[in-house]
Amino acid sequence: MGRAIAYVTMVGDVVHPGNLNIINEAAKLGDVVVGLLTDKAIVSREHPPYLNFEQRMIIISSIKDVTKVIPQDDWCGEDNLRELKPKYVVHGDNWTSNSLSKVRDRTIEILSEWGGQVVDVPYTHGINSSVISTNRREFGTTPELRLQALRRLLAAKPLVRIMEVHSGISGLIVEHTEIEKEDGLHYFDGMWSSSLTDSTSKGKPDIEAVDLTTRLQDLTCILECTTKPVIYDGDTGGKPEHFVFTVRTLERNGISAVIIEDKTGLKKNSLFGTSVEQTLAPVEEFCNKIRAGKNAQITPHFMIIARLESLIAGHSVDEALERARAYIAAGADGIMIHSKEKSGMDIKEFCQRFRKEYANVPIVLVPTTYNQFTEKEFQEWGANIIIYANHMLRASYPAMVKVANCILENERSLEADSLCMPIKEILELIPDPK
Ligand code: SPV
Ligand code: MG
Repeated sequence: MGRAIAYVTMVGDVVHPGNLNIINEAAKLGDVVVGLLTDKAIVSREHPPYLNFEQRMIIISSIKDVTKVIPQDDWCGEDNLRELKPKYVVHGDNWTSNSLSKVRDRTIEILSEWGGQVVDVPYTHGINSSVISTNRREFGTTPELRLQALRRLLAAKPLVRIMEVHSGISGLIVEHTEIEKEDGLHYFDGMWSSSLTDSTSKGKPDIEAVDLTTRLQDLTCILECTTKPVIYDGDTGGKPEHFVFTVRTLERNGISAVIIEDKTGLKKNSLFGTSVEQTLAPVEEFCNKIRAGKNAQITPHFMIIARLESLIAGHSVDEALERARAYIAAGADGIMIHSKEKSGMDIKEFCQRFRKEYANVPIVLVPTTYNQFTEKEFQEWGANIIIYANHMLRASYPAMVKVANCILENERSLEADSLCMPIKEILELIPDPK
């Protein structure tokens, strides 16, 4: 009989002495098999890893005492455990008390089927992967890494959660806001550079009056203080001859995707619906723009997503589907379907019918008006990306108006203090570089 198997689950993105200690302890008990968490498994509870699976595999396989490394698709590794029937599962003892305790309980339950046992190795204090991972985000990113991040997320996550940004400070909020829930960390996966909020924050209407160069100035501030991927609202994309430059510029700056909408003439914000003139572009004309953009991009990573305005302009789901087919044939990497209909039923019908025809083409939704549905419900409809398209700016405006009124009312700012962040907090919000 061979040696017992000692099974260890690892992320493998940051390897520190605490991880090596667990492997050393496991090696005393048997042959160490590492279940290396896939990107999909990691993002179900934590931030995405910096290194991809293959890179992490190379690192972990090189560790002395590791006999074998196999992919692990969920946090418990149930399939691997049942197949290998290890005698031991070795883990840092922090999982007895942190959010992984349910995973530990489940592991014990599975191991009991063949008399295996969990071994909790005393936690190495003062070093911890999530702290290292948070610090690592402070190092920043590169345009190339950021550009690829959206496709990586789409491959790993059933639903990608995107939040609007219009300034460095809103970018910082989207970068850092996270909450711990029972099923792990919840955070925004990336950012939406919105034409509505970019225009509004500059005191302009959302009619393509703010040009790319101007929008890029604010976007550059956002890129400087964040690491997450960006989806750029490209409005109509302009003339195809101009769109090719937009694509190149965005790609060069590390933007992951542009969404262009199939409207023509003076563009008005979609949420006006048919209360203003909304003219759809001829299908072939829009397809030519998609083709021109796809030919212009340099890397295979950049995405051009076609936004269907059929429902906004009062047309049918059938019409939207017809256009979707043409845009995909022209090379679109994804489809955004938009509507201002409150019931959401038009969007649901589109998603379900589209999914039957295209199993893998990403669907993007912007549920501003039909926001009674949860992310989970949108996921069940077949959506892949949810964009909260204007909430950072809409949240800040009433807060600012309230303070302005309060100061006028009281002829001093004392009463407004409680409506504002403390001075100490704003001074410490953005620390000096180390
Ligand atoms: C934007 O955020 O600018 C959009 C989405 O295009 S919407 O305002 O809903 O049209
Ligand atoms: Mg817009």
